[in-house]
Amino acid sequence: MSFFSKLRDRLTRSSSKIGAGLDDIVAEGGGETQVEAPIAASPAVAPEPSKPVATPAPGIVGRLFGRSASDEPRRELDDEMLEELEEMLIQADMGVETALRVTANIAEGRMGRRVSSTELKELLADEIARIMAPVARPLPIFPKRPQVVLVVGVNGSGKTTTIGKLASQFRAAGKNVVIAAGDTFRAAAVEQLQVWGQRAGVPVMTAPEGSDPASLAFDAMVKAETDGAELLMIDTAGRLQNRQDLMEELAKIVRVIRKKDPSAPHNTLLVLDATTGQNALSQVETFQKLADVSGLVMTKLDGTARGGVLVALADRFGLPIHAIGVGEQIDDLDAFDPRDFAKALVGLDA
Ligand SMILES: Nc1nc2c(ncn2[C@@H]2O[C@H](COP(=O)(O)OP(=O)(O)O)[C@@H](O)[C@H]2O)c(=O)[nH]1
Ligand SMILES: [Mg+2]
Repeated sequence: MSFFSKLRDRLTRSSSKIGAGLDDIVAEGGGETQVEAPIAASPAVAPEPSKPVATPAPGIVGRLFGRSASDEPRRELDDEMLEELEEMLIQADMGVETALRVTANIAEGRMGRRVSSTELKELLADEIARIMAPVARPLPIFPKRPQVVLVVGVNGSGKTTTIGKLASQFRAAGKNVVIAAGDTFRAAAVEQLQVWGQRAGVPVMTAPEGSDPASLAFDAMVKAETDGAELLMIDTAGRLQNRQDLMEELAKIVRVIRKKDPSAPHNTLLVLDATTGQNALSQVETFQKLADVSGLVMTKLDGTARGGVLVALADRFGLPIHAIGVGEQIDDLDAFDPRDFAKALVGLDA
């Protein structure tokens, strides 16, 4: 299955949220369809009782009766409709500022025009893709050996899993990778990484539970240098309950690896969980204070209605989005494609 199909399938809840939201907005405005009433009322295409009568009968009707996009219900774009659109986008976690701007852009030059839900979806997807395009950048690869990637984020955001997936993918691409299991507070995190490492054939440096992650990071630097590794990925703990401790811990890791390479870490990846919605915005702010965040990975876009937050993040911070996760398997992480994401989010097919 292509990554787009997966994204499209697994973003269903959020896409149906925005997609269905747009359908509803057009239908609520008394959007009329030009399909003849007898057809719309025929038993084969009778709308479900809960749906407004103006809701277009889906796909099959179009195919049966050669209905084209122009037959879709339409609604005149006016202030009321724009307000509904704004409200829906805010509900979809896109953030107030972003929702206002996107809506204004959609409205520009189109007031008073009758638009269909498909047209609205396409307009919205265009706006989203435009916001996302500048931040869609794969993890930059430097000629530095080892390139040190520090991975930060709150507990449960998906750091360890993301490291496992990235290590596997880089390994499969022929790169020599070392992992440092720097979350020494959770034995489970170490075991989890060891499983990923075994699967991928990547060495995982570990230290006893509760030991100093900075000294582990140093040992991992030595190991990576000795091995001639191209990439060293360092996992970290995400104990935000004690921000001061975490800040000191991250600062110490950075200090220690800089003894080996003053230019390290070359990337500081912040891993965010899409299911936390708007909270992801404050996590970026917090972690920008704790570490020199150079890029984002958004996990758990599968099965959440909160994928819109990625648009708000891109709009607000402009940090590169290196990858997105849509599941727990190795190939459920891929580079971020703004066009695919925008389409999946609004519920358009490829
Ligand atoms: N559905 C889904 N689950 C994920 C994804 N990424 C991570 N997880 C799960 O989220 C949970 C926490 O992940 P983990 O990597 O341990 O988070 P950490 O505490 O930041 O290291 C685990 O059960 C993972 O399998 C994703 O993209 N989709
Ligand atoms: Mg972890």
